[in-house]
Amino acid sequence: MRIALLGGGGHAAVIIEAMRAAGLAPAFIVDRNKAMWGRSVLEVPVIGDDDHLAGSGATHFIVSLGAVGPGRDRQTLFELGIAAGLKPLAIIHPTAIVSPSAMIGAGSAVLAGAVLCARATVGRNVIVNTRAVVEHDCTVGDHVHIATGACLSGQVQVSEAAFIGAGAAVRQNVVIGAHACIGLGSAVVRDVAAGSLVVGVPAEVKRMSV
Ligand code: JB2
Repeated sequence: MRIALLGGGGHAAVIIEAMRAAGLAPAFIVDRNKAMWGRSVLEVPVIGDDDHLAGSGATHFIVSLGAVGPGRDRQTLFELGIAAGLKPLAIIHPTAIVSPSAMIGAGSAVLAGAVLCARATVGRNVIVNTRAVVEHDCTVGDHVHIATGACLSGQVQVSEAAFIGAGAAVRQNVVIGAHACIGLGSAVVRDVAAGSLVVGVPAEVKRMSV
């Protein structure tokens, strides 16, 4: 197995250490920032941009871009890895607690101290970040990022590519729409419309759609 990482910033360092803790060895990184080419992140070389994926000899990949800034988003990078003929690799940090009845999709990362409870289902290319909790019977769609320390209570549904900010808490049975964004530390007590931004305790709508 030869594993490529897509994105060489802060989140890549977390992914590299999670992989090593799980006994996996990242082979190289691709990054859009030319200044990084020829350098390394925690001894993993940055070989060039995304065009270097095809023909690199990589067999597997993981999207190691966390937040979405300038450049491609996490979903686009995931699709790029697939298009290059690579298989998405799921990683689980050995300190994460994952129920035997939980499901984790291809290319997802369950990081240090995260908890996935009974029958939780996590899609593809999801980040369950450090110490996040996904309670029983939650459904988490593809490309979602559940940031550090966020907590989804039982039976919450998070739709595709939504972002749950660090330390946010979501009440049981709430449905969060696709591409919605939940601000850091928010308490979400009712459903959130697709594409909207909600913030606060209790969380209020700040923007209806993006
Ligand atoms: O299209 C791209 C692309 N766009 C940005 N392709 C590739 N291969 N790489 C891309 N990048 C690269 O991702 C940037 O050039 C940069 O090197 C990296 C993003 O690094 P940064 O440290 O800015 O963000 P991050 O996503 O690694 O980490 C954020 O998200 C984490 C979850 C930070 O905010 C962290 O604090 C946070 N823990």
